[in-house]
Amino acid sequence: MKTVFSPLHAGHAGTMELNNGEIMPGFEKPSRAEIIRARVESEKLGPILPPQIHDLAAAKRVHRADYIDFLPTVWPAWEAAGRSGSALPFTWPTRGLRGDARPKSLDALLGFYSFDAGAPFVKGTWDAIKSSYDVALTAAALVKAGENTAFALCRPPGHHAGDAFMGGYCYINNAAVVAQWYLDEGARRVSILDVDYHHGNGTQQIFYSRSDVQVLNLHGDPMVEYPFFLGHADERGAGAGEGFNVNYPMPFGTTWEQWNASLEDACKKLEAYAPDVVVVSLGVDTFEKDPISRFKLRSDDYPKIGRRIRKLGLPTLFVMEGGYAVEEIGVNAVGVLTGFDE
Ligand code: 6XA
Ligand code: ZN
Repeated sequence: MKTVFSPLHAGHAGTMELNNGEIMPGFEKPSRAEIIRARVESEKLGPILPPQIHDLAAAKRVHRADYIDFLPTVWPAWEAAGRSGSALPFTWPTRGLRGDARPKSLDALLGFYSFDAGAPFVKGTWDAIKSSYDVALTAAALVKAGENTAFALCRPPGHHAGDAFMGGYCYINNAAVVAQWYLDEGARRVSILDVDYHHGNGTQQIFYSRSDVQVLNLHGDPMVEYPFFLGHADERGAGAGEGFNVNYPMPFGTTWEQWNASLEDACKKLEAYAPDVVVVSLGVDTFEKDPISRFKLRSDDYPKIGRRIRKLGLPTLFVMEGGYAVEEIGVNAVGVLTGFDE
């Protein structure tokens, strides 16, 4: 399996986050991607290729153009205002406020284009976002060109980013971008299988009214887990999309057996949908030692995920999402891939 990776992710670093009432170093940090890359090498998964540079047209197929155009302006405007640290919002247009009137000040725009304060900007953030997007599209093209699979080692991740909002470490929704790209390149149907611990609310939102992208999500129950405000089992899609969004919320403490039952059901629905290509939003924060998650998957469960996905017999693109137990992130993420590749 070929991996696509860009060192530019590393410029998105030194940020901080609010966790349990404390400002602390971000869990979403450069070592995550570096450790996965090192494991790809040591496991001899296959060649590691640099991304090709793309324009932003594919991003604007799933995100609003004004949102995408805003992202590269954030850090320069923040710096021009004489600020340092991380550019972050502190107010949002929630119920009872105007979400339609685009404001002018940077602080307001940051809130206008986000759902939480979990997507910080530093100097290198835009270049990292752009490189992550390029990585995803380059890997997608490998599968389109005939490889049965490829690994987009994306950082930052994407699945929380919606049509016009960032949040939860995510800015451009890489999985959504490549799903739409496959359709634009002639695919009739695409399935996105999101195995990250957190619900992929952005991916769900982008495709919610559509029947040409099936979105299957396995995640912590949003009644008690981030992102809290989407991801319930009764969200099945709307209009033409009715039935094409499937959520599997699971309780804290979920182990392989229960998680695998959801995966099995998702795979059955995926097989019935018969997509031309599968995009896997690959998060490994389901791991028992993940510092911000509450599932109990073990390292030897990850190859089983890869094997099951392989059994679908479909062209499959893996897109990296979350996972914060950095010591084991390489073993777990690459475990899925070697399981697929066996
Ligand atoms: C915010 C938690 C953000 C979770 C990000 C993630 N405290 N998403 O891993 O998949
Ligand atoms: Zn996650």
